[in-house]
Amino acid sequence: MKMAFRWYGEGNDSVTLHQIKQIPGVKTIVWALHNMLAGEEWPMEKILEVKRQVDPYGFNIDVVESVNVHEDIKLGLPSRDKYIENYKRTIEKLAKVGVKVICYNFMPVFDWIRTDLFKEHGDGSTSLFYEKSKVDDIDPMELVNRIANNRDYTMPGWEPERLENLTKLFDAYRDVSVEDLFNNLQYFLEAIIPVCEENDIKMAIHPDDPPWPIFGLPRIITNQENIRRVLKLVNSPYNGITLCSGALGANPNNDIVDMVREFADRIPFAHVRNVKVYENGDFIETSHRSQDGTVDMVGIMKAYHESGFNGYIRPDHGRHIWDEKCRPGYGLYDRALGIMYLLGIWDSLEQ
Ligand code: DNO
Repeated sequence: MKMAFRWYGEGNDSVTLHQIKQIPGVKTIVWALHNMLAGEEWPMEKILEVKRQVDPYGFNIDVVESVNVHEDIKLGLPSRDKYIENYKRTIEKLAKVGVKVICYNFMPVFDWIRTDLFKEHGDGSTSLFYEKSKVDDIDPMELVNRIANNRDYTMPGWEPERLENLTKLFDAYRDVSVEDLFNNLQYFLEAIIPVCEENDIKMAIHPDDPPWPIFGLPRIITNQENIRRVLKLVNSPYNGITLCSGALGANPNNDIVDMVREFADRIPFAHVRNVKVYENGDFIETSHRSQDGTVDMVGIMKAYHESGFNGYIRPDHGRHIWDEKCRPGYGLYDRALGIMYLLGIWDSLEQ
C-alpha cells in the first residue's frame, strides 16, 4: 500500500508541500493541471513544472487526478476522436515523468455534487453534505432559468458563468441512455488502453458521486454489477477503478468490502473515506473513523490487506476542523488525521 495525498498545486491550494511532508507515511503526491480544459492536450512544460516543484520534497508524482474526459467523448459525438487523440498524447507525456495511474470519471456534466459545502456538525466542525430531496426536486431547466434571472445559485457546479454551457449540455444528453454511456465509455477505453499498456499507465475510473442519476442525467459507475461490466469492457489490467468508499458508500446497498475483495487486482488507486447516510437518503461526510459514519472503514482496510493490495491509497475529503480555511473537503488537518487512522489500522494488520 502506498500512501498518497491530493495537492492542488502551488498558488492553488492552502496546503503546502512542506506541510504534507510532515504527515507520516506519505510518498506520493496526487496532482493535476487544474487549469487545463477537458479535451486539451497537456503541455510538457507545465507537467515538468509540477515535477520541479515536487521533486525537492522527495515525493513521487505517480498519480494524476484527473485528466478530464471531454463531454463529446461521453456523448459519443463524431468530434470525440480528436479529443481522444489529445488524451493519448497526454498519456504519453505523463509516462515520461513516471506517472503510473490516471484517475478519471465518466459522469455527464457534473463531477461530485453536494447541496451544502459547510454543514455544521455541532462541534464547531463542518463538512460536505447532500440533501437528497433538494436535488431530487430540482427541474434542471427551471434552476437554470432561476439562476439566469437572479444570478444567484444554490449549489456547486451551478455557477452563473456555466449556464449557457449547461443548457446546451442538458439538451445534448436528452437522448443519451445508460446503454449509450456504456458504449461511449467502451469506445474511449478501446482507443486509449493500448496506449496505456505501451506506456505502463493504469486508467482508474472514479465512481459517480453520488452513485445514482441526478437531474435526469444518466450515471453508470454506481454499483458492483456496473463496475464489473466496466472492467470487462476492455479486459486489461490497465483498465481499472479508483475505488472510492465515500462515493459508493452514499448508497448503503453498496457492499464496499465485497467490492475490494472482488476487484482487488483492478484497483490501482483507492480513495478511503467515511460518510454517514440517513434514512431519508441524505448524507454527510464524517471523520474517517468507522464509528463516525456508515462505511466499514476497518473492514475495507482489512480487505485491502488480505488482498495484498499494493496500489496507491489516499484519505479523501476531510471535515473542516480547527478553524481551517481551505478548499471544501481538502484541508490539511482532517485528512492528516484520516491518514493516521488508516495507517493505524494497516500497521496493526501487519503484525
Ligand atoms: C472529489 C474527487 C473527484 C474525482 C474525480 C475524478 O473530491 O474524488 O472529483 O477527483 O471524479 O475524475
